[in-house]
Amino acid sequence: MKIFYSETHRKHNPPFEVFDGGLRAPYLENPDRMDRILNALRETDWAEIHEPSDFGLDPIRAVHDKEYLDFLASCWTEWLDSKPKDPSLFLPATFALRHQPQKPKSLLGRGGYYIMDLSACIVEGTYPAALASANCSLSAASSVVNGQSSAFALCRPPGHHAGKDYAGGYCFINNAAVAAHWLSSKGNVAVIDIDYHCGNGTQDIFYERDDVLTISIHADPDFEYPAYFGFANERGKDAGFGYHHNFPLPKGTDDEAYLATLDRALELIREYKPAHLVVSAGMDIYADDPLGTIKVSTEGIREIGRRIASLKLPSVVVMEGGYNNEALGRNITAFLGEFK
Ligand code: SP5
Ligand code: ZN
Repeated sequence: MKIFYSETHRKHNPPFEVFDGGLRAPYLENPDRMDRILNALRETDWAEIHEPSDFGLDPIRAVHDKEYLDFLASCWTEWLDSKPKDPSLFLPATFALRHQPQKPKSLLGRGGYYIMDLSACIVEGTYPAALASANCSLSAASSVVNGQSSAFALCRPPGHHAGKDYAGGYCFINNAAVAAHWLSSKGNVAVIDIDYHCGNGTQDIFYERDDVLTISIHADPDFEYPAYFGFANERGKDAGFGYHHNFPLPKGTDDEAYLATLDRALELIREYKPAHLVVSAGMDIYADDPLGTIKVSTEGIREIGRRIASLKLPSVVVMEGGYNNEALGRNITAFLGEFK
């Protein structure tokens, strides 16, 4: 199986994030995650690791707002130019409510307009890392179009919380959405998101479209991040009505309950008959994830992989979250091993 991975992520390494209650915590979405996965993949006899190709900005501009991308591109130099007291990371503390806010000129004002929370911290290497990450998902999509039955985009930073014009939840450019849109010129696409958190950004990007079916299985927003998206009654809008599905789950969901929900999601994909499948693969559903409350085992993750692969669709698997670094390698190889 072809794996697309770029070293460019390493300089996106914010020194901390801010948790609820103002708690400064070491950045959980860290470069060590990739090392754990790479080490595990290198021990298999089926993973071929490749550098991504450069697809340029057009496929990214196709799903993200131009001024939002301009903000990501210039944020870091503008931040240093503003001579902040502590320049270690860019993190605004005032946020726009989406009630027709106006976009102000100030950098921190634009930050609060384009960022939804305190875990999408921007440092010098963030924008180049986000571009390289999108090139990994595009390269995986391209290899599937060229006849591979599946490919894995080992993306960092992750993408599924990034909407048309906002960053959040460690995500800046929505890698899965960039790949899904790129694939949509070759027939309908389904996206299934198994990250522990709702794939709100992917939902936002395709909400009005019927040529990309989006499905997210995640912890119920009534108790979990991202709080304002992911309820079961969000079904899409206009032409997209009926082409988005959320499956919110309770705390403590085990393998059996998770798999029963997955089967309902897979039935929707079978009915839709897409030409391609994109899988947003977050491993934070794992029982011992520091951010998770869902109790899926490594064997459960393997079975999720087996059932998704049994759709027999050309599949682009895209890395999203997963923060138990010690377990990430075995969880990803268990999952991907079913696609090879
Ligand atoms: C891609 C992805 O998985 N992003 C997740 C971002 C979650 N950020 C919000 C973190 C909320 C932290 N709550 C603290 C609970 C610690 N037990
Ligand atoms: Zn997640």
